[in-house]
Amino acid sequence: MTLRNALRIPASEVTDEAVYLQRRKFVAALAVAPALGLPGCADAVPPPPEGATVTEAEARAGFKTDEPLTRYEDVTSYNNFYEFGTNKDDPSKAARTLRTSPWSVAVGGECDKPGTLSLDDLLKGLTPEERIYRLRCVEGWSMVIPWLGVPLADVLKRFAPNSRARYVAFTTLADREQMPGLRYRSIDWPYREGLRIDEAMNPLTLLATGLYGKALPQQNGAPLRLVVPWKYGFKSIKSIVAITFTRNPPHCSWNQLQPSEYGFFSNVNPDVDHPRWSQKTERRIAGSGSKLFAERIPTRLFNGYADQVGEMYAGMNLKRWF
Ligand SMILES: Nc1nc2c(c(=O)[nH]1)N[C@H]1C(S)=C(S)[C@@H](COP(=O)(O)O)O[C@H]1N2
Ligand SMILES: [Mo]
Repeated sequence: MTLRNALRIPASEVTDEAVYLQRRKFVAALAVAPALGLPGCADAVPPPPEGATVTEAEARAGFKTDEPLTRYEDVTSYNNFYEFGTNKDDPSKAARTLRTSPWSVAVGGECDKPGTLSLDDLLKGLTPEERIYRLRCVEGWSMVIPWLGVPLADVLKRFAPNSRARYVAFTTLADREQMPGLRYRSIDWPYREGLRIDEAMNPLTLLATGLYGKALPQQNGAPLRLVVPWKYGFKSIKSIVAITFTRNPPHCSWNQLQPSEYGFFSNVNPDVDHPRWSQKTERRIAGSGSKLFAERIPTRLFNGYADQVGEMYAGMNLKRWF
């Protein structure tokens, strides 16, 4: 039995992104005008306010939560990883073909020390820490996951970003031989995401290498994935092969597909509904047995991380810049 069946929720509630992709085939024929210039489009993103800081104590308070964890089996069998299919149980089956070693990451763009490094060299001298974060998918479900990883900032600093580096772009592997989902042109492969550089440098932003004290399973984005806990899950890009410092807002796969539904920031916000559903509440996949998905809980601004990240958006209209 799939988790979805176990949870007794209809496919329509948990595959909204997939449903969107199907619907898009029809809409694409009508959409002759490019989306450039629409509100939420990434070509004019507000810069960070000056002097925004998060104290060490504030940051630390966000590193752990004592909410019930999502079970390992659920974290690793209820996944979104479209390179391996759009059903929640596709990645756990199909991603076994993903070869995660050897693995290298190309880091470049606006920095003084670009380079292509093996995973070991990229992470050399950094000790993975445990971070227990909430993960809120834009589809309306959430999990609590104990990640292992290193602060993204510690890795980025090694490449000496220059003063023109205002954003950081991330790219997932796109290999048709290993990734059956690439046959479908749902996304303009490779999957890409991006952050403003202050967001990338925030102490909460993690480059994850594991979960539950073990190496990251392929379906969760092995061997290296981003975790940005105050943003909708699709910003947390998996199986990263390139990191690029840019002057301009980078290409973000979901924003590019439909800018009116998926903003560049995509900060979790209960007061900004998705055009096709409310974001006020979420179904928490945590606990055990029949309690799974039982309760809807209120969604919190910045997924409950306002103390850690709120200052980065001071003065910004969160309804316009969703
Ligand atoms: N490359 C890539 N990264 C991705 C996705 C994807 O389809 N491809 N899905 C995103 C979405 S929508 C979510 S909710 C999270 C899910 O992460 P998890 O499966 O580890 O819970 O991964 C994100 N990262
Ligand atoms: Mo998601």
